[in-house]
Amino acid sequence: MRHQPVPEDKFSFGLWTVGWQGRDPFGDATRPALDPVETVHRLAGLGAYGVTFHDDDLIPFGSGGRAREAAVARFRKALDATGLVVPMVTTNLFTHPVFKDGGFTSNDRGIRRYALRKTIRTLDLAAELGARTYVAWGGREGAESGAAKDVRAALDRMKEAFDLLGQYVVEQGLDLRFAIEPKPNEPRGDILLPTVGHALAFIGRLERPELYGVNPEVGHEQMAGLNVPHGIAQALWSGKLFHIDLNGQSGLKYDQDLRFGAGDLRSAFWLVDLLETAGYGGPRHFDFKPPRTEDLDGVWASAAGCMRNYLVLKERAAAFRADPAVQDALRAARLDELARPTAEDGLAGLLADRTAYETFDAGAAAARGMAFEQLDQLALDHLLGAR
Ligand SMILES: [Mn+2]
Repeated sequence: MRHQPVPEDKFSFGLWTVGWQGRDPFGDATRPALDPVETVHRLAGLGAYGVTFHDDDLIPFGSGGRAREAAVARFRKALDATGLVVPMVTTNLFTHPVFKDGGFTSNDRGIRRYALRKTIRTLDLAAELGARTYVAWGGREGAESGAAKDVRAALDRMKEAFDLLGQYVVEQGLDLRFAIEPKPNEPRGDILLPTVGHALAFIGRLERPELYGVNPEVGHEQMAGLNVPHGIAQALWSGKLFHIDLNGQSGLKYDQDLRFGAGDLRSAFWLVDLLETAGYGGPRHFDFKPPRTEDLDGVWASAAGCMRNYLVLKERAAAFRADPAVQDALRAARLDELARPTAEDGLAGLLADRTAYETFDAGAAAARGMAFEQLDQLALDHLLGAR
C-alpha cells in the first residue's frame, strides 16, 4: 500500500503549525522563524496539496498596503511554482494585546468593530487567493470570571458578527463559507462555543445558516473529554463538516497539538474510518505543533508523520471494512438493524403491533448479547496490524 502522500490526498498545513517556534508560557522560542515561501516549498516536497494561514502569519500585524502587497505577491509566486493551493484562510484575533478580551465579543465596542474590519480584510485576501473556506476560531472569546462576561449578550454580539460577515460575502459575491472552530478553554479559562454541539446549535440561530459549518479540531474535543468521531459524525449528519483540524492529544490536558496519530490512536483510527467512509471531500488539514524539543529536521519529520499516519490508518480502516470476518461481526452486532427505520409502518402500525409491546419478550431480548467485544477486537487486530 502507498504511504507516500500525493496532492490527491488533500493534505494541508497551516503556516503557524510547522512555523511554530516553540514559544510556550514557560519558555522562549527554540527554533528560528520560517519564511512562508520556504514552508510552501517544503510542504510541496513532502506531498501536501494545500497551505493555510492567519492573516498575520503572512502579513505581519500592522503592515501597510505596500508591505502587504509584497508579502502576498512573493507567497503567490511560491504557490504558482509548487502548485500548492490555499483552501482555507483565517484571522488572528488573539495575539495582539488589543484582543485580550476577545474580538467579536470583547466588552469594548471599538475593539469589536476593529476585529470585524480586520476579519473583512482577511475575507478579501482569502477570496483573492482562491480559498473557499474561512475558519473562525474565537481564540479569546471567553472569560476567566463570572460577572465580567454576560454570556447571553456576548452570544448576541457573536451572532451579530457572523451575520455581518455573511452579509459581506453575499454582497461582495465571494465564494466563501465559514467554518466555526470550537474549543473549550485555553488561552481563556472558558471559551464560548466550547464544543461541536454548541457550535451547531449556534449556527441554527444565524441569519444565513447555510453559509456556516464547523471546523472541529481533534484535540479540542478531547480537551472536553468528548469522543471525537462521535462529534464529527454529528457534524456530518448535520451537513456541517466544512473543514477539519487533525492532530493528536492525550486526554484532558493543555492543548497538546501533537502530530496526527500521536495521543489517542484508537480515536484517530475511528476518525479516519469515518471520514473515508462518509464521503468527506474537504481538506485533511493538520493543525499541530511539532514539540519544541525538535529542530527544523524534526519539524519536517513531524509534518511527514501526520500524513503518513493518516494514510496508514486509512489503509488499516479499509482492510477492517473489507474483512469478511468483520462483515459477519457487524451483522452479529446488528448494525444492519440499526440502519433500518424503527417504525416504517408509521405510528399507527407501531401502536397496532402487539409484538412491539404486549407480547414482546423483554427478558429474551435482554438475554441476547450484543457481540460488540468480538467486533472491537477485530478492529484492534487491524489497527495493530495483527490481521
Ligand atoms: Mn489545538
